[in-house]
Amino acid sequence: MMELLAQISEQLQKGEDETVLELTKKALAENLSPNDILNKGLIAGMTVVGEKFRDFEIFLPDVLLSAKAMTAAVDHLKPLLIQRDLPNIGKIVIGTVQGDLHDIGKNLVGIMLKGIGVEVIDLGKDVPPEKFVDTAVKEEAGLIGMSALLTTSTPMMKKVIEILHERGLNKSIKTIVGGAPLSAAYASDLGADDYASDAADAVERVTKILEEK
Ligand code: B1M
Repeated sequence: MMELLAQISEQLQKGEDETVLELTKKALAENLSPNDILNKGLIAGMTVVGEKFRDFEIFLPDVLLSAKAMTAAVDHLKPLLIQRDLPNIGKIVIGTVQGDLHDIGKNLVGIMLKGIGVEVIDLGKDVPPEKFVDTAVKEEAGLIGMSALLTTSTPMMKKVIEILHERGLNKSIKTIVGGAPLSAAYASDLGADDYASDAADAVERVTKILEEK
């Protein structure tokens, strides 16, 4: 069992999208849980990719191949991570902030939130600050979730929070942020209402915020 997860991680590191998808299907057929495949196979592999990229052992085209493999496998797991006929527990507008094209983590957060019955309005990546706010107002969503993977794009989160304050919306529309360069302390410096370290944490915190609304 563990060997299959290790193979998924290894093949993802090599950017072998078809093999990763095949192994994901095989793991499901062998009754491994979608969460284990995600965390111990795919995310574990992507973490190594990040380290190798940082250490100049691999380069951008390699990372792109791994990202492609990850996306294909996550797409396959998606229906299994989302239960049907759940009561709607509230609405969130999510997106990756302007200047940032990393969307794998944000997509996972979206899938997990849908999985517990949150209505997710996903604006995609490279989302201008005003768009977060305008959409939340239009859709009457009480929560904005922002993702950033680049240190240089995190100030865009602050921009969104500033717009909420300028328009007097910061009490009615809460914010939650996440992504590798963030921490609870940094999120608080940016003025965000909350921070989530991973998708499971996001599920817990978003549920709490929406329950309090
Ligand atoms: Co880029 N990249 N990348 N990259 N990339 C990182 C982020 C980097 C850390 C790699 C490194 O150097 N080690 C580095 C950033 C350094 C920094 O700023 N500190 C980096 C760089 C430098 C770049 C470029 C600038 C490279 C270049 O062009 N020279 C470039 C920037 C492009 C841009 O955005 N403008 C770039 C490009 C790319 C690709 C396009 C090739 C690809 C992205 C493909 C895609 O997303 N569709 C890519 C990838 C894949 C990565 C790494 C390797 C993996 C990211 C990932 O998908 N992780 C990444 C290294 C790393 O993070 N270890 C790296 C898996 C994912 C499940 O985790 O996204 O962290 P993550 O999401 C988690 C949590 O963070 C959290 O929950 C998720 C699930 O558990 N979370 C939230 C995320 N958002 C949340 C929101 C929430 C709550 C929780 O609430 C709303």
